[in-house]
Amino acid sequence: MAIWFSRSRNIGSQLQKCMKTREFLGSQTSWTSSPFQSSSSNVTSPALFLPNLRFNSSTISEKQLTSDSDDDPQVQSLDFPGGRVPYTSEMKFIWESSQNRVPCYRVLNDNGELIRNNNFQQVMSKEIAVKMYKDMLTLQIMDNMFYEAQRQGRISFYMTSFGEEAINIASAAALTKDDIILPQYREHGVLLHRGFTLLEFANQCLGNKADYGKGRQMPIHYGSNKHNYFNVSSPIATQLPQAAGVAYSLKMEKKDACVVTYFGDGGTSEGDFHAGLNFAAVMEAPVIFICRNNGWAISTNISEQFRSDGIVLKGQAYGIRSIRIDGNDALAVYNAIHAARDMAVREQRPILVEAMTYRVGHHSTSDDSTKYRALDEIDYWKMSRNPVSIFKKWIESNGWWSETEEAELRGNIRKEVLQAIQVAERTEKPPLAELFSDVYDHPPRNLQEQEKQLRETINRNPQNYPSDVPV
Ligand SMILES: Cc1ncc(C[n+]2csc(CCOP(=O)(O)OP(=O)(O)O)c2C)c(N)n1
Ligand SMILES: [Mg+2]
Repeated sequence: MAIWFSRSRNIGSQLQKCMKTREFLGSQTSWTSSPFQSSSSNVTSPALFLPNLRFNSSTISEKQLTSDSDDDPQVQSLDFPGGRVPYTSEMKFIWESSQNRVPCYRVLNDNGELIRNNNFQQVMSKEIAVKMYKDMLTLQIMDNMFYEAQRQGRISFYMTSFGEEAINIASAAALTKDDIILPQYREHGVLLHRGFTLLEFANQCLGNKADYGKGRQMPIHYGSNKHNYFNVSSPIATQLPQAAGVAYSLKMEKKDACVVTYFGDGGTSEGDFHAGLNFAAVMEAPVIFICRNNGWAISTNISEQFRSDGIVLKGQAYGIRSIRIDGNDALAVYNAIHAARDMAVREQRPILVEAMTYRVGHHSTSDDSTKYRALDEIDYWKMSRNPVSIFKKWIESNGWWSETEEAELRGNIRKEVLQAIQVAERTEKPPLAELFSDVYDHPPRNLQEQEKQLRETINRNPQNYPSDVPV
């Protein structure tokens, strides 16, 4: 008991420190306007469980002055570190799922028309909408041509964003360029929208000397300091706790920006997903977690990935405001990310967005998805739920786009992609010495020996090594 009290005092003083830090940071978090306050039926008030309202509970001496009656609200709740918890005499387990699934926010139907009874307010200008459409189309064509280039043996590996163009481009359009991106690997559309050129993409995929990674990484591992886009890294979900940390640094520096991190449904099975969300929630870090729930993690269907109603519910478990959206409706993605960014930056808090979509392409060029999923399923998403076609219909109905512009744009993009691949192919590879540079100021002896051995081996067996790498 004594240990319990002394621990609870320690936690109390930690919380007090936390309160002071919040004041110091000028957090504008306001629970009076919380959307959860009135909707939650099991919980009387956030004050009962939120650490930042911990000190609304009574002191022990105050309690002694009040009646001991069972009707007394003070007695009906447990004064616990972190806030009061209501008592109940009803033994009731929280059900593993609710009867109704969390609804999915959308604005456009599959014909690109505004859905009836929606309270959509047009925030998107013609200029933004047309740029978004052009970028979605560029992403689709670029993916097609790079994929083909891999099939021809010109690139060693590739991953497409087919079916996820709206999440990529519409989320990017709703952010500012100061917002920092920590991607998984299927979000190169965000980089494209920020101005990374087709030649820069091709240089990375070809691993030539113009590649910022100096050819050391697999294709599609893009990164750009200029565009505030962290490098893709292969191990799934490592970007999530990092995103919480980067966001916390923005908070410390009082920057008018947030972090946006992307991940797949498969990524949520990693411990890093849970660590990242919890860290961000506790530290009140301005980060938007965007989950692209595309139904599959390579050949693992979501039914084998989790038993919850998707990912959106997990946000509330960590104390994070969350929304589920139609990831194939570019307008819905844009609106939701726009609002999420505003809350993340203004209220200094994390937000979780679950975007429902579908990976129309194979996982990568090393995969054949027809081996584990039905062709009908792929076709349905490719044809009826195609995010590029849905958005195109909407901009056409506004009079912002025509078939003539479409034909001209398609022709131009194809030419530009082809040219980018050809120029990148002709560009020299980085010299062999670059394989050993940039980690140490002075390479240690073992690295020097490895470089020497590699050079000797190449000299002995030149036929086994690429002739276009300067030795
Ligand atoms: C830690 C880790 N485990 C396994 C892998 C192998 N792997 C690469 S992609 C992938 C599936 C990820 O699926 P998801 O997060 O849903 O993204 P999607 O490919 O659907 O966009 C797996 C298991 C990895 N790269 N890192
Ligand atoms: Mg997936």
